[in-house]
Amino acid sequence: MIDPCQPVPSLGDSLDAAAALLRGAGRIAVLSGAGISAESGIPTFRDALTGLWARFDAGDLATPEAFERDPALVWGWYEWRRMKVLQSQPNPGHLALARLAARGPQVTVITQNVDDLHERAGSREVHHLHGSLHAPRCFECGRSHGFGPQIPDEPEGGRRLAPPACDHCGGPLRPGVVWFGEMLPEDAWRAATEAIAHCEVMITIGTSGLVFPAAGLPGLAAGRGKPVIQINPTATEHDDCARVALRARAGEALPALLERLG
Ligand code: BV8
Ligand code: ZN
Repeated sequence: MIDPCQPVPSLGDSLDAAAALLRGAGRIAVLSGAGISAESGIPTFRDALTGLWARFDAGDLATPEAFERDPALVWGWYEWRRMKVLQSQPNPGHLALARLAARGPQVTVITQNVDDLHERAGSREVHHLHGSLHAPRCFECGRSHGFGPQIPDEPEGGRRLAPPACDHCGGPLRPGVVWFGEMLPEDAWRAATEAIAHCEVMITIGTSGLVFPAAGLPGLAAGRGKPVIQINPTATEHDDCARVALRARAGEALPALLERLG
């Protein structure tokens, strides 16, 4: 718990404290949010949506009702986001996390993100609590579909794009993400709770801690006596359960942590 009455430790002191917690840890659980992909150019979920989407609230587009109401608007938004991911690269934060695992500990990445930047950075154990942009499925029959290799153009007309039809039943494809009001994938949730139960240390990176049940994971770890290290440039809902708070960008803090671990 970060004591608001104590002077805020310097980033250097906090990095030393975090490195001391990680040194020798055999199992590390990591919860990542949109903030770890921000330095790859992917807007975070609560950033004012940029460009074509400035007048929409992400929470209004990421629901089954929004898709039923206007499939082309929602599909166009996800294709715009998928295009940004296809055009982006993992950043030093993703890469440092993969390097942490290469040093020996078992690092289980539990991500709320729907991009594949952790995998492309080389992280081996990644669980997607909120699904993936790269796994569309039929809205009617649920059949999984894939995407061709090409990067989609900026959706014509800026924001609407009719979803392709299912090759099995003709229904509209939907993004393979978990929308608000939808259950999380059982296997990913089980892997997340297992990782929390068995880890010695938890790191939460780039998440405002507002979306449940994912946001409950750091509190679960702290409640089981596991130290939680938070990496976020601003205060978040997880401040209460963080043992150490690194008020920094992921692309700055994670490489600095690796350096201290030697
Ligand atoms: C569900 C996929 C059962 C789609 C997303 C209690 C228990 C259970 C459910 C609820 C509950 N209370 C309310 C609910 C309902 C709801 C919910 O949580 N609502 C919130 C708004 C209150 N939860 C659900 O509906 C979940 N389903 O629980 O099923 C159920 C079913 C029916 C009824 C009840 C229960 C499903 C939630 C999944 C929604 N889908 N994404 C898509 O991507 O389009 S959530 C979405 O928000 C993204 O996945 C995103 O990752 C996630 C969380 O946001 P963050 O990642 O934290 O991003 P954010 O922008 O907020 O913060 C970024 C942070 O990064 C900031 O702090 C910033 O400072 C920092 N940052 C910026 N730059 C950097 C940085 N950090 C580091 N480095 C940087 N450079
Ligand atoms: Zn179908």
